[in-house]
Amino acid sequence: MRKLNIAMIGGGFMGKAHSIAYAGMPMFFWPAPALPQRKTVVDINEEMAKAAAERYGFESYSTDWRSVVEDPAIDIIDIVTPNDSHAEIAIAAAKAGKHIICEKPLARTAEESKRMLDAVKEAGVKHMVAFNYRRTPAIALAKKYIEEGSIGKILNFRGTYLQDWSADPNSPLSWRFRKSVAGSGALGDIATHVIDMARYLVGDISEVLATSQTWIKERPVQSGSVDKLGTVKAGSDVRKEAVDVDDEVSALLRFDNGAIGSIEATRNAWGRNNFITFEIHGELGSICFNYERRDELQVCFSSDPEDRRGFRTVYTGPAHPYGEALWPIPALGIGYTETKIIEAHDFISSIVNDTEVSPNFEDGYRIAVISDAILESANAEKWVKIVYM
Ligand code: SOE
Repeated sequence: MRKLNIAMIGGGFMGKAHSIAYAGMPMFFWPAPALPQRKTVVDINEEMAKAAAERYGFESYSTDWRSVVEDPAIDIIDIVTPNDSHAEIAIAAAKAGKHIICEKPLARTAEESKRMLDAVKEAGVKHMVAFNYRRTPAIALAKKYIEEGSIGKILNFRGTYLQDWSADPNSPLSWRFRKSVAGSGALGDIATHVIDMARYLVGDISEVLATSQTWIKERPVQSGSVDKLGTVKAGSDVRKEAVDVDDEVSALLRFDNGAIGSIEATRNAWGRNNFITFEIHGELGSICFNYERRDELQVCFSSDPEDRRGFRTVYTGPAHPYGEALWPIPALGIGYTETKIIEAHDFISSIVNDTEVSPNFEDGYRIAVISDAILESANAEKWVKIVYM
């Protein structure tokens, strides 16, 4: 069986998710399209690079991503670093002829994302941006129902992504609160997942009207480089610095196909953890999803007899997208790991079969244009049209 050598740049929280995906992919998808080999992991901190190699099962480690990107033994560069380094690493990797999977958002701005897209197109390599949630079987099932026409023409998409890990003012100021590193706040970090779902399920977005807010204007500076996502609070005596990104964003949407909708995202919603939801209304029915109950898809079809019409729950299992590869009975439990395993499978399949995979850098770039338009709209307090270069 063909083997593909992976170099993973970054060894933090997302590195864990990607490493499990490479290890687990052939256990679910057999025969695997190819066997991913965890070759080299890179972190600028040598101690962390060494620990990541031991913990995540990489053969070697390095502190120098440039030499790893040039290594002829490497087939795939996997970028799991903070957003400000995505463009530089991806462009160098494309020039070196490597296939690239990059964590979301693709970059800090549409301009950076466009340079990445141009580089992968010119190099002719495969590329993917890791908006993993659309690979939740229930979301792929929603897509299937929509494509089959089960809910008819789509009228409305209402999506949310609500978390609470930054609601406490003592949740420290990590790179996610610095515009120079992250590009934006809740918008780039989590609203982009919902924008990806909206585009995947409904179609491309033509116009946005947005508002955004920074609730906690300064935060204690984080000690150490590891982002613990608010689980470790800083003391009140720690030096504070200004937050220059959004805590919360809301936007009205118009789609190319005439549908309308909205998205909301915040990391300051007490009690919400990974509350990714959408409700889609069509002329013939409705679909409703909540990631906190991710084995379930709620559906209501207008064709159901009137005396029993209403939302019912479909539990995803072997009869549904990716189901044969996953678990043998519905509701055994689909998790974050499964979405990453499916993502790794689909990316590696696209390399082996020379096919396109989605979401790719084109999608990542388009989402970045929509994100920039949301920020522009929030500043200008008016509708902004989406224009791709
Ligand atoms: C933090 O908000 C975060 O880790 C996001 O960056 C991820 O994309 C999301 O999947 C989980 O939450």
